[in-house]
Amino acid sequence: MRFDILTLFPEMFQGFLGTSIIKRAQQQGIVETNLINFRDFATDKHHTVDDTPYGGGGGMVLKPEPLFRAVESLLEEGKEKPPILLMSPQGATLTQKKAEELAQHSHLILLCGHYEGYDERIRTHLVTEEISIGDYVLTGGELPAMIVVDSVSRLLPGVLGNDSSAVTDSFSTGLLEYPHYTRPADFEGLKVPDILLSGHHQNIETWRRQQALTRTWEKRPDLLETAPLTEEDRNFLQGLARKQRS
Ligand code: 4FV
Repeated sequence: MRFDILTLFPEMFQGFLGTSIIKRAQQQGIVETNLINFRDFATDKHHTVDDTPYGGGGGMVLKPEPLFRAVESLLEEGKEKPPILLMSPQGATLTQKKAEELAQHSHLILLCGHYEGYDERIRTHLVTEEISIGDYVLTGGELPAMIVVDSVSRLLPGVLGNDSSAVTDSFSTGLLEYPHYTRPADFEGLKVPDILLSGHHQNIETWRRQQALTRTWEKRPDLLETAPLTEEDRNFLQGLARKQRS
């Protein structure tokens, strides 16, 4: 997977790209990241990337030319155009499902804005879709870009030490994740559930599924409308509802 990230502040990515799993994924050649400072594509002598808004009003707006030129420099003749993702609060909120969709591509271009926002022609004639990480406004698109890179990269085969963990994650199963425990078995009187020490793998699997169902039912019942549920799951959930009513 190649991530081309257009930003005015490439230095913001050093910690994220130079640490732990994302760093290792690049060393393994599974992930390639290119940081492009689109100020380099501003051709006037001051390398201007933003300007005041037509029609007045406060703040500065990112000019179209530098971004159009920067994206153009990344497209390869004869190759299918990759998704060009604009990090923006107006976009569809990033979900695990969207991360899984993006992970199917081999090349993604991410645009990180700054200031008040973008010239509308960037939105309407350059990008293929807008992605938001949530309903709040940030100073720049860099953190959203890191979140997209992180959530997509961890789904790529070989990136996580134990590939299966990406499958059982919260949201990957459509449910919230079951509780995890590790040594010690007794921490200041707080004991690990006996079932996890029993060695009965089938019973452990059942317990984990029921835990995931219970915490989803309690914290995010909306997910149960779309999560793939077995008959056994539904019966278990009906039991929870009965207990709540009694
Ligand atoms: C944002 C978000 C976000 C808005 C103006 C960058 C900022 C500035 N991006 N999810 N929430 N972006 O707030 O993706 O250009």
